[in-house]
Amino acid sequence: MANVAVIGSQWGDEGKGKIVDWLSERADVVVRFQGGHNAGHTLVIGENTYKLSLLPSGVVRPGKLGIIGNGVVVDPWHLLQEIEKLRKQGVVITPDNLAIAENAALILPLHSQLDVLREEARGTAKIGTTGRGIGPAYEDKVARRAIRVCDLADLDSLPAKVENLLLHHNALLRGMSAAEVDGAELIAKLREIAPKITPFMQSVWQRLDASRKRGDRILFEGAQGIMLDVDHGTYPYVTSSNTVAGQAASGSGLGLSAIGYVLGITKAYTTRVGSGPFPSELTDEIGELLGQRGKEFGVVTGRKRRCGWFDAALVRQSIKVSGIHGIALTKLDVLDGLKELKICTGYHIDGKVYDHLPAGSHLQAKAEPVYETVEGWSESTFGARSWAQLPATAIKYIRRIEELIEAPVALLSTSPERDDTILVT
Ligand code: 2SA
Ligand code: MG
Repeated sequence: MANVAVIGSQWGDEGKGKIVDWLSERADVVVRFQGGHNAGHTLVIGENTYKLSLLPSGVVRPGKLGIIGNGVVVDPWHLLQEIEKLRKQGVVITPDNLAIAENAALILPLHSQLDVLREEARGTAKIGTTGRGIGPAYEDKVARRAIRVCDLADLDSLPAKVENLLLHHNALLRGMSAAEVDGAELIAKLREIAPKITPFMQSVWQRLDASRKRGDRILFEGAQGIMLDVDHGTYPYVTSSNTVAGQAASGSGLGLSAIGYVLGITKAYTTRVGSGPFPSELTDEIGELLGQRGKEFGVVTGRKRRCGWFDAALVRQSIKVSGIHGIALTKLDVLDGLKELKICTGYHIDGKVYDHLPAGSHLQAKAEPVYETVEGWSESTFGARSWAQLPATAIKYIRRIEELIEAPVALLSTSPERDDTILVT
């Protein structure tokens, strides 16, 4: 099996957790390469349910190595809490099965405070962030003033680094007549946490290189989705990292050549949490039904997700910008019993038809879906384990999706159960 990168092809919450788990059973190493604890994965293994947001899915399985790559922003306090919670569930987490990149940037308390304050200030124009400080932490990283994991191993230089960081932040806070960040307090907090984090700190690129030489199977676990990518997504209503497959290379320190297959996780309809354009959104009873049936509430924040028809134009765009080889189609059963289904194939914007979502937010906001209507099915597809168990109209729906998105369905997931997965060959 080639090394696989698993990427969300819509706005996140496509059901990556189950597929990643399914694949991680067959992998030796699982790598997170972007985002932070804004992600949310629920894993059901036997009798146990694990909720992960920062840790790579592999850590709950014995014998697998989990890696938090340099492209991730790490909230060290959250990390320790998550480790503690899993330990209570009997999961063993040690530096043998968890490695954190020494060059990953940290999320500090000031980042989540800023995230929340800014969202409040934006009022109705808010992005709908998770409030976890993701954006402000990436800003500091790109601005070259971040505190990184490796800085926790050099406590003597920490005061100078914190001072440099606060030079920026406190100037802004003063301007807003807001309380400044107390540098001494921040340093004390970091000193306290340092000995708990540094044992996991490693030169991750070297560890991955060694894995690669051994012939280990490496799984790259994406978070969020391509339409939330800071470059390719519905900017500014995006997250602050690159969510495309290319980030798996730069966010881990393993070159592009290590990735053999890019699997796009794709829901059979569309959801979005937070603000921003969503051309195929349904605000009627069908949208409500999809949300109820699909249990469309966020793992991290419990927020209700907006629901709509499958947007083939959007997924086709994701497939192109991320180099997706094939998709895993999830939650088809949520559409069971609907008489007819709509598929968005493009957009009407200012009297013009587009086959893609143009970059301008003024254009995206005006995008009206162009729909084609297909026949639904009355039978249940829930838990189907073979192609033969699917109604003919459901197969037709899948085939039409493949045509429109210009990529094959490689996997079909028909329930949250791991075994209810059809491998399409
Ligand atoms: P942020 O916090 O800066 O990354 O938010 C920016 C936008 O990115 C969206 N975003 C997400 N959308 C879907 N799922 C996400 N993760 C959790 C999950 C969501 C939850 O996987 O279940 O529990 O609410 C996620 N993370 C970020 C966010 O909604 C903003 O639109
Ligand atoms: Mg999720």
